[in-house]
Formats: sequence, structure tokens, C-alpha cells
Amino acid sequence: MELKGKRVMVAGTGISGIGAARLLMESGITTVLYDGNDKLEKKEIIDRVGRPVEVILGELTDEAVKGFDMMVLSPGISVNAPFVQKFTKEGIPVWSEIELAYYFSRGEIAAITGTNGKTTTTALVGEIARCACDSVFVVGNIGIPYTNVALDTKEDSMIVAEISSFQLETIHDFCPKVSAILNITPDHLDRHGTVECYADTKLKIAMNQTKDHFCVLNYDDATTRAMADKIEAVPVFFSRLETLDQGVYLDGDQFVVAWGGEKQVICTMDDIHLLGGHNHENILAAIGLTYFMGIKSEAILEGIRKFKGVAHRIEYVAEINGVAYYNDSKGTNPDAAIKGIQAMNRPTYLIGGGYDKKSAYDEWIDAFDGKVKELILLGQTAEKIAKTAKEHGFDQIVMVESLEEAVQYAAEHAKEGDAVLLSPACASWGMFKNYEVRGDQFKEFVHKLA
Ligand code: UMA
Repeated sequence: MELKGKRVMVAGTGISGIGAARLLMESGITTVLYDGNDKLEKKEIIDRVGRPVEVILGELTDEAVKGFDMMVLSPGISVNAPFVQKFTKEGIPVWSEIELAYYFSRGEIAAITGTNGKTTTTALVGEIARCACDSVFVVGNIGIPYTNVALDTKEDSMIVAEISSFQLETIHDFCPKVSAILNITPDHLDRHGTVECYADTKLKIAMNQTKDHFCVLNYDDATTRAMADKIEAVPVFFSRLETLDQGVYLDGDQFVVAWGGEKQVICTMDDIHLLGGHNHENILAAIGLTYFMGIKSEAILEGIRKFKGVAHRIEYVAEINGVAYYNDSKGTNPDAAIKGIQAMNRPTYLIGGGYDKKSAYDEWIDAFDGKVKELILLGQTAEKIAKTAKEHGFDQIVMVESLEEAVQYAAEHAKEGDAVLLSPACASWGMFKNYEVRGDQFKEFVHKLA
């Protein structure tokens, strides 16, 4: 579809919406920004765009919808939102902001999705790519809208994109050279309804790939393993648990690529800084992604050696009075939070709870494995988590009103040799703008203790 001469609505005025509006306007396309929140300040939105733009807030009339040729949707807005349905009914195309960025961008794309490990894998692929290529852009759900950089990309650029299920809902032509689906466990069911629907949305990352492309899939995850039969791209399996005839796998302490009858050791445990089995999976996936992007094994090794991990992901904050504090604010669902508690090697005061995504907390509680001294709960899900914990025989529970209170309680009760872990198993929404703000505030409260 040709965008020149079109009138485009950008829905959502978060970072994606602002990025999309700027990209459209810089490309000479008539743009109107829309946000359902009528409490927002138009002037503040215009200031963020940095040039005059029409802004509509609040409810959208049927009449207003008819004036548009297309809508670009921010990830946080569901395709089922009533105003989006109005566009769909009128037959007006709805594009994800990822699709919009793709339309304008050049170069080759490595795109990563999955329930957990996306951010770490994306950051690691970015680090490796920088060892091999002068023009690298790390974008997407990681926090930098792809639209922000689309016009800066060149034919020889490498775009490393973390892509969420929300962003995949409305892609049309988006086609990475190498895609990856790291794992699938139930998440965002309030938006996608069923885990099957959620998995199908994730699989869209490969929907435009052909036999000239690669899709990196987790062999140890039954759902992603089965996806190999549903794609046209060449499947590249990775496995932490099994030796593969063809693929990327862990052999003792060696990370190995086996392909076309050849076997190559890319790195060993001595070369990596990331802890835990889940991170070994992220490294295997990153090796698969970069190897099939055409990066030489020396550069892959260099990037792996340089990479020290990601903020808010089991991030060490400080040791105060013999108590170690860890920020795992990115533990926004039970599966991610399980990795957080599994990584702890001390008795732990665990801070959890937040926005209700309709998750079940049973497996998370079971993963406590005798390590959790007390569970400190806050937010919308506090009661639900407490109920589940008690059903599983865990009753060392404290309810608090705020994150600051949680940190203070933990600091007053933890003894030398203990750990305090913020790993909420829930999204931050409702109490914080996002998980980064939650994690940053946690770190601030911890540093205040010192
Ligand atoms: N809004 C409406 N109508 C609605 C819902 C929202 O108008 O029905 C408006 C809100 O009033 C608000 C705006 O939409 O002004 C927010 O848009 P957004 O939620 O898409 O937020 P952005 O700031 O654009 O951030 C988005 C991603 N947010 C979500 O997917 C919820 C960020 O992922 C991403 O980093 C960013 O784009 C850049 O690509 C965050 C996230 O939580 C980190 N992602 C989920 C996750 O990782 O689990 C998927």
C-alpha cells in the first residue's frame, strides 16, 4: 500500500505513538494523533512530537473514523478495542507500528519473540551484531520504538527487534531474515483470551518468511518445537537439554552449532556472564540468530564475552548489612518470576504482586522450594496470590500498601546472609507506568537504606 497522500490516524500517545507520528510527518504524510485518555494534555503531546499536529482525545465518533485512510496502532491497544473495531468495520487498514517502521526501513532484521527471555536475547544479539556490523539498531518492545530509527537505517544495517505478541497482532508484510520464538507459556491472557490464540499471534513473526529465511525455535519447549511444521522458513532448533543432529545446543559446558554435517564450538561456560539455565537458553537462541544472520563465529564469541546482562532482570542492586538486594522487576508473569526465585542462593524476602493479568500463581509458589522466608505482597493481585500461597501450604505472608513499605519491611526483618528480591510475577500497571519505573524506584528505595 502506498502511504503518500493518505490521512493516517496514530492511536496511542505513548512512546510508540509519538515515534509513529514523527515518522509519518517526517515522510510528509498527514497525521492525526488519537488517545482514548481525555485527561491527557494536548500541548504536552504536541511538545513530545516536536511539531504541530492535530490531536484527538477521548471517545471517537463514527463520523471522525470515516475521514481516515489508515490507522497505526500502539501495542498497548487491543484490536478488539471498540474504536479499532469501527475502523475494521469500515474496511480501513490497521497497521502495527512495527509494520509502519518496516515499510520505511532498510537493512536486515533479526526479530525475537517468546514469553520470556526476549529482552536478554535481543540485547545479546545487539551486542554481538555490534562486533560485526557498523550500523546496528536494537529496537522494539525493549523500549525503543522501531519507528524512531526507521529512517536512519541503510541497506547494510542490522535491525535487532524485540517483538511482543501485541505488536504482531497487526503486522502484514513484516519479514525478518531470522526470527526466533524462544518459548511459550501462558501470558497476556486478558488480551489474547486463550494460550492457543497467544501462541498463534507469536507465530505471526514467521508468517511472511520463506525458505530463504530462518526461524530459531526452542526444541525443549513442546509448543515452539511443534511450530517447525507450521512455517515455511528453515527451522533452527536450539536445545539446552539434548544433543541435536542439526541446530544449536549445549554439550557439557560448550555451546555448539551443528549444521550441514559440520560442528563448531562457539563458546564455553567460561566465556559467559549470565547465570541460570534460562539464560543458557537465551545464549543458545542468540547464537542461532546471529549465526544465521551471517555473523562470523569470532564476532559471536566477542559479543558473548562482552555482554553483562540486562537491567531489571535479576539485577544485583547492593549489599546492605549483609543482605543482598536484587531487582527482577521484569518478572512480570509467574513464569519469569520462577526464574528469579530459582536463581536465588540465599534465604529470600520476596516482594510480589501488581496488576492482574489473570495469571495463575500455583507454579510460582511451588518454585519457592523452601527458599522464601516471607512473601511481601502489594497491588491488585495481593489477595489472590495470598490465597494461592495458603492453598499450597505457604503462609509467611505480609501485605503492604507500597513498594517503599515493602523494602522497609524486608530491610527491618532480613538477617545477614539473606536476600531481598523484587520479582512480582505481575505487570506493574496501575501502580507504576511500567516495569522500568517500578525497578528504578525499588533501586532508589534500596540505596536510601544505605
Ligand atoms: N490507550 C488508548 N486506548 C486503549 C489503550 C491505551 O488510547 O485502549 C493509550 C493510553 O492512554 C496511552 C497509550 O495508549 O496514552 C499507551 O500506548 P502503549 O501502551 O502502546 O505504550 P507505549 O509507551 O507506546 O509502549 C509500547 C509497549 N507497551 C505495551 O505493549 C503495553 C512497550 O512495551 C514498548 O517498549 C514500547 O511500545 C516500544 O515498542 C512494554 C510492555 O509492557 C515494555 N510490553 C509488554 C511486555 O513486555 O509484556 C508486551
